[in-house]
Amino acid sequence: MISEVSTFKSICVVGLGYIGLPTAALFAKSGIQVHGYDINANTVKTINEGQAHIQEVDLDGLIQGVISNGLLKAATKPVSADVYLISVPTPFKENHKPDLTYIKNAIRDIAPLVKEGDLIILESTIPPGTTKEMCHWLEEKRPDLKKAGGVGIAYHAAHCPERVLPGRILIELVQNDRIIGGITNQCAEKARSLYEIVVRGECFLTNSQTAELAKLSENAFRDINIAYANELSLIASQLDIDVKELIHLANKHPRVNILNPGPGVGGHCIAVDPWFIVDAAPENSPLIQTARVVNDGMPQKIIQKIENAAAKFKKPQIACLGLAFKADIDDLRSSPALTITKSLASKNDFEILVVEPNINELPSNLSSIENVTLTSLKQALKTADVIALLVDHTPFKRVSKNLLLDKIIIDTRGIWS
Ligand code: SAJ
Repeated sequence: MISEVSTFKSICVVGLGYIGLPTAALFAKSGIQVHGYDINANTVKTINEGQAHIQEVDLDGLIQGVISNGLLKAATKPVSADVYLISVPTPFKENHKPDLTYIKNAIRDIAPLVKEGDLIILESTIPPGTTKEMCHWLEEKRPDLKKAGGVGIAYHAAHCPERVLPGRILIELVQNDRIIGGITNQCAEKARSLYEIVVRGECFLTNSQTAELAKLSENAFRDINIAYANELSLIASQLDIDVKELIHLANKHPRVNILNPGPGVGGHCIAVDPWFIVDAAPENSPLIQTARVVNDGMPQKIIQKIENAAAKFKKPQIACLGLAFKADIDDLRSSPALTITKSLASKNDFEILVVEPNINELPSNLSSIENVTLTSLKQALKTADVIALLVDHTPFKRVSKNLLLDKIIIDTRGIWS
């Protein structure tokens, strides 16, 4: 049996994306030798040049520091380490079925390197049961680990879900409480001794299944609450009531806190994770499923509203303000604003002026469409007939009301009401 708490001299972080890279950099800053492994050669090159390949507050300076002092090194191959921290994407496939290919590949890649006593941590968001399954995949490739006692004896494994918000990742990685779900108690204790090196929040220990479902429950909770706000916005619109005022007043109740309606839920977490619960318990998750349907239906409702508004012009110019999936970030993944803009552009009846202060060029699926131009906020406000506010970026919030007087406004975020 290996000792309960050991010192960690090295960590191999598998997957250097929005979570893996900041996590790798924080552990490196604490003095541990960190090896980052990513399959994308460009990502690895950028990091080794001392830069972050993603936009995140304060990340560039941190990466520059830990690359220049040699505590973080990136490569397109994993290396042997005391800890393997897996932080790879878990998207869904057809029919919203979880796609665990990246985790399987990560295990395939580290399997030859795992030594007795090592700790394997899954940070990726996963369906219930995946951490245990991961151990089976590893032991299939390494029967010697199984013979030596398997998980909890020969090696340790835990699920420690990330919970950080883009734009605040470096702060929240340190300050948020963590859930640590071990395959055994000893696995959880060992993972805790790792996180305590950098985390200032509290670490709560549990089993891996509970940790897996807890993470999914957090994001499903938010999805359901956003769906409620979105549904209210449709009801209010039908009844000619200002939804922003409605929510403001309802929230004066001491136990009510309705979220903000919008054009739908984007990103790679809240729009995906609830489906993992649905997949695990389809009969018992009607509320979670309905919330997904409500939120996924929002872009179409907004498209309809914009088209109705544009119908009174011959060849209307429509300004689409914002493409990102939420405010003040450059991330366009699964963005409802992008879906809406693409749909309007494809109709050819409109001239689309896109304003997105966080990007320098249009994504290829928009730049290939002739009637779409990336333009300045000033220009769009000057010439557009219809202004569709799709993302509540800070520069949009600062627009003077005078510039909007003779325009038709579809404000999906309620920032100008
Ligand atoms: N949104 C609304 N109305 C709101 C709040 C959000 O329409 O009142 C929309 C946003 O515009 C965006 C989407 O929802 O399109 C998701 O944005 P978000 O800020 O709610 O969440 P994410 O996806 O950036 O991060 C979430 C967080 N989870 C929770 O707040 C429960 C974060 O803590 C997780 O770490 C992250 O998912 C993740 O990686 O799982």
